[in-house]
Amino acid sequence: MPKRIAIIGAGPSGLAQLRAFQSAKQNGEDIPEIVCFEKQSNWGGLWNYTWRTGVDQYGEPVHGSMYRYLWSNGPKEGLEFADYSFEEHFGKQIASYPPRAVLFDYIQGRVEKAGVRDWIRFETAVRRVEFDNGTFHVTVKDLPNDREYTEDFDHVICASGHFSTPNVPEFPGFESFKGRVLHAHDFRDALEFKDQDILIVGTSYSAEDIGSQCWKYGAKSITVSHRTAAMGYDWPDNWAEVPLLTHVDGNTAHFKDGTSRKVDAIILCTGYQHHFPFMAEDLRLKTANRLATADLYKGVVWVKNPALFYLGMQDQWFTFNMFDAQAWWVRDAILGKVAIPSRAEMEADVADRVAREDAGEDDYDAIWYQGDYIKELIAETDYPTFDVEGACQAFKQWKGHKKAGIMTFRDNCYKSVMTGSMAPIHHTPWAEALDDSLEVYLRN
Ligand code: FAD
Ligand code: NA7
Repeated sequence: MPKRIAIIGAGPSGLAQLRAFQSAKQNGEDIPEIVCFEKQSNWGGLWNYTWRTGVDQYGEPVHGSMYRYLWSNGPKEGLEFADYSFEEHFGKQIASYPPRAVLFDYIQGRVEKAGVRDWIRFETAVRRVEFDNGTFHVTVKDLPNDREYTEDFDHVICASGHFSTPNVPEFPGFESFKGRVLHAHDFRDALEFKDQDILIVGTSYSAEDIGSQCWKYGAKSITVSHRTAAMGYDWPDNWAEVPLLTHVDGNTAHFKDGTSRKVDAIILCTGYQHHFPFMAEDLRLKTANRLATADLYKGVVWVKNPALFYLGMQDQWFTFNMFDAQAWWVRDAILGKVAIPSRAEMEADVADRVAREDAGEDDYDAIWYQGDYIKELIAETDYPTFDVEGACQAFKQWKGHKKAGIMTFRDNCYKSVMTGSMAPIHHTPWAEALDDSLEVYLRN
């Protein structure tokens, strides 16, 4: 009997896993039977935009956290697939910060070419994963047919993402606030906040990007409240950074330094939880959002049961090509081409990764740390090797461009580390480009 492998999720990580197995098959290798369960009706994970918030048509929590007008927050040169370049997909080099629809098209292009759609059971939500006697019992719900069933697998690869279940703190006075309070997960369209004074809590990517979107689409003012430190960019005049929110009173938000201001809406950009309600307790990953995740050997093998793998669970500088590096490695672990050591050795590996991450001093150390991790994994498989150092350098330039102009950094371009060609400068500066459609973006 061939092995059976369950993959949970058909976002960029799950799709990387499908492509990894398909590439082995294409090279004449025997591969296991693969079943990928995806609760949405299409692939692409977060990149598959939905207007829905709250629950979907089946009462399932909506996975999507992306919003209209989202453009890549880092240069595409840092995430390009080593086996499928932007030039191969679009037939030309494109500018460096593609909008969501363009990146969705690119992600989709590779898996359409690989022909793996039949391996995915769409609109099928994983409800429960349990393990006994060397076998995983995976219970899923076929959502359209309202039917639950259980199948057995030799391995489970969890690629369900970790930027979907919001972390939602409460501040005193929220219950009587006169405007809207929402989490970034439920933000869909900056035009909703046109002409409004908005308060954002949080200082990471969501805060920066949702605030920038609201500015671009006409918010009256943006106030960003920080718990640890201000972002410190050279913001536009109608943008202020303030200490942590203490409470709201009517429409007035009060901050730790005693200042206050009237706001119309509050957007909590306070991050996400690693949330795996379907995993049995002994299989469930519990980790902070960091580069060295808890309990994952090589960042992917569940140390307490090495038949179980998690993909893409790290905090992310690198994304798509890191998921690829992980997926190729997991494939080869399952095919017996790379060895998984004893539990003690795996735990020592995790401790070493944590210590090395903790020793880093700044974002640059973090970027190179994750770059080294990718190099380590791809050295052990046949994933096409690429200039990871060049990608780290693109991230370094990107950070410099953000410091130089937070509303203009997306107007820069970088060199592909896969093909060596330079991206063109986009035809319209980001701040003036209100139409983010694929057709308009590609009109270079
Ligand atoms: P996801 O994309 O989250 O996909 C997980 C999949 O698993 C989903 O399709 C989901 O439906 C499915 N799933 C979940 N639970 C179940 C279940 N129980 N049963 C069946 N299926 C399930 N990265 C970048 O590189 N550039 C960016 O500009 C960028 N912008 C971002 C903006 C936002 C707002 C967010 C939230 C993230 C952004 N990211 C960005 C990071 C993003 O995490 C990755 O790009 C990528 O989507 C992660 O892929 P994934 O497959 O690991 O997870
Ligand atoms: P992140 O990167 O996890 O950041 C979460 C932010 O929320 C961070 O600034 C935290 O502040 C802040 N936070 C968390 N809890 C609180 C409370 N209770 N009070 C105040 N502030 C809080 O999440 P993002 O959504 O920005 O980014 C996730 C992904 O989405 C990312 O990969 C992007 O590509 C898009 P801290 O600094 O810890 O004080």
